[in-house]
Parts: sequence; C-alpha cells; structure tokens
Amino acid sequence: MLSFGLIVLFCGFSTIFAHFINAEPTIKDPLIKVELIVSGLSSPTSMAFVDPQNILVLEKNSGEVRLISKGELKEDPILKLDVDSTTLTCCRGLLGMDIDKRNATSITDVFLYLTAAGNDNIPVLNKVIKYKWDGSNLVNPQTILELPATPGPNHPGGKLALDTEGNLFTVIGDLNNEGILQNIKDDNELSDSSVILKVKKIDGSALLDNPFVSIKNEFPTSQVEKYYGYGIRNSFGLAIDPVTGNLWDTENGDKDFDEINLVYSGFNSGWKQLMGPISSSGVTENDLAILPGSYYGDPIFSWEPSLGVTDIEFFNSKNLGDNYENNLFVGDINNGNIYYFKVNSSRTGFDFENPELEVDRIANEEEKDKIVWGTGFDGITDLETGLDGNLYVLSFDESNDGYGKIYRITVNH
Ligand SMILES: [Ca+2]
Ligand SMILES: [Ca+2]
Ligand SMILES: [Ca+2]
Repeated sequence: MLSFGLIVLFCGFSTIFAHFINAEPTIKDPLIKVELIVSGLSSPTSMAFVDPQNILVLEKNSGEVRLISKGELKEDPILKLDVDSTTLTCCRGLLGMDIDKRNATSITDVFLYLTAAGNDNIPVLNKVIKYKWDGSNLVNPQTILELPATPGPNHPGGKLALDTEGNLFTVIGDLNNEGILQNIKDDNELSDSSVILKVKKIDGSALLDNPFVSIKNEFPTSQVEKYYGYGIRNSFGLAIDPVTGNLWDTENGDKDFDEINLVYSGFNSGWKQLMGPISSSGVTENDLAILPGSYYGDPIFSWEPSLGVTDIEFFNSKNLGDNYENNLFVGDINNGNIYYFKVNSSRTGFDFENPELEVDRIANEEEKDKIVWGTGFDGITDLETGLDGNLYVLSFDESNDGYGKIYRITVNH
C-alpha cells in the first residue's frame, strides 16, 4: 500500500514521471508476455482483424479508418468520415466497429458506429453504417441504423457486436437526457437513448421476436421495436459469449458502480434510478420504469468506485493455455488495467477464489486490485482475440493527446 501511495503522490507532481511509470505494460501471470506491435495512432476506439494480414483501427476524432497491413501502420487512412468531434463534443466521433466473422474467408461485412456531423439541414446523428471489406478498402456503404445524438454530448455508446445468427447488437447511452425513457411514467415518448438495440445485420430492421415489438403502437415515433434492453447510463463494451450465444455488457456509473451484466431479451439495467446492485441503491423494482416484457437484472459484477470500465472480450482461444479459454477480459480507461474473470460452469456468473469478491460480487476500493490481470496500458478502449488466437489490446493515452498503440499478449515460451 505504501509504495502504491508513493506512486500516486509522484504522479500528482509530475505527469512526465507518471508516463515513465506507466510506460511498461505487465501481466501478473509470469507465463504470459506483452509486446508492442503498433504505435502512432490517434485517439483509437476500436480495432478489427479483417484477414490474417490486415487490422483496421478507428480514430475517434479524425473520423479515419486506419489500416495496419503486415504489421505496418499505413500513413493514409483507407476511409475518412465526417464525424462530429471537437473538444466541446467530448465523447462523439468514430466510436465502434465489428466484423462479420462468418464470412472472413472472402468478403467481410464491416459495421461502423459514428456520430455523423450535422449541418443546417441535417441534425447530428449517431449512425451504424455497413461496408464491404474488399481486401484493401471499405466499399459499398449502407446506413442501417440512425439514432439520436442530442442533447449530448456525453454517453453516445457506440460498441457493436454481431451474433452468429445474422443479428447486430449496439448500445447507446443516455445522451444527457434527464427523465426520458428512464421515467416513462411521466413522459409519453421514448427517446431512443439508454438502450441496447438488436437488429438484422442485413438492413437494420427489427427482429419479429424482439421484446418490445408489441408496444410499438404506444410509442410510434420511437424505435422501440428494435430495443433489446434499456436503463443503460453508458457503455463501452458488448460481447457475445461464444459458448452460449448470450450477450454481455459493461456499463459505466457516474461516481459509483461500474457494472458487468448478462443481458437477456427485455433487460432493464436500472438507470436512472440506480447503478450497481439494487440492494445497495435504496430503491426497489417498483421504482423503476417498467415496460411490458421487461425484467430488472442485477449486475453479475460491480466495481463500487467507478473506474471507466470499457471493453469486454470472451477469449475464444487456447493460445494462453486451456485455463483462459472462453473466460473473460475487461479493460478500463482510467487506470489502463485488464481485469480477468473465470466464467462459472453454467456461464451465468464468475468463480472467484477470493471470498471478498465471491460473497457480494462487488469490488470495493481495497478489493479491486485482486482482479487486475494486466497493468500499464494507459487507457484501454478495445480488447480482441486476434485471428492468430492471441489477445490484443488497443490503448489510448488521454493525457498525451489520445496517443494510441496496439499490444499483443502471448504465452511466454
Ligand atoms: Ca444496472
Ligand atoms: Ca466485496
Ligand atoms: Ca472488442
């Protein structure tokens, strides 16, 4: 504790020294090593392994899609999108990407989530656009989803996750809305914010068995038929469990309670009435905004002091050893930590060796370091299992103009 306190003290005195301290990512497991493979990115938010030679990376503020080909970052972007992203617009920009891995042998669909800039005639909007990867470029853009971006600028969400059945999940946070959707008892229309959406990847249309299709006529100007869950303050992490096909997310609290959730159809996470476990909140399920067909779900795990939890990745590979296969990694932006969770046998929760975590599934200030697996990554915006079966980390240095890097994590032979 003493040495940790000293580091904090030094960081306060000198950001240069802080950079020096944070410069070397390390993994607690001595059998695992980290290598820097790419640097020179700017505010990177998401990466995708489109084929064995090529990685695509999104840059939030420039709106550029950068190409890393055979390990080399190409100078010219392959695509530049007109995004709304100034200092004043905070969290908007080119935010999320996923690819259709089923078609990875030939032409791959690439889905991007961005805050598209507005003008006098067109409002600023969050959009999901589908492209084809033709081996060297993104072609044939097709807008498949349009979502609000105002009032904002906070909490536009932006992560994407494709399942194996032709569906696309995405998430949008509360956009600074107060009392809309979260308090539908008092407001007659839904805001299309604070929700997880599930749509067909082919055209962004709703699935017939989505949970709120039957109440569309009550909220005709909304996209309620596309909602899969609601009550989400903001999220930087969506992942599909490769074993069960279930959706999981991470969610960001204000000061208290970041969350990991298992998200079934009709999920209500509880915002804006609560973050974290309902038993710690002082509210009951009767206080929540209840849509017909919804259920309230407590988090699978919470961090009591929120730390800017970001991406969530089921590690679908044996490369780091059998014990890691299909277990869960989560990143954060504030500390640059990777957290590791062993998924239980029913794949509905975690097995902890530490009783302080097992008993309440909450990491408080003293307990949060016990689930740290990797440190020193600046801020983490994306974690991915590469096509080579190794774990990749996209890093974002907020204190250094969003300077970005990619690290590869492999077994230490
Ligand atoms: Ca929640
Ligand atoms: Ca605890
Ligand atoms: Ca990811």
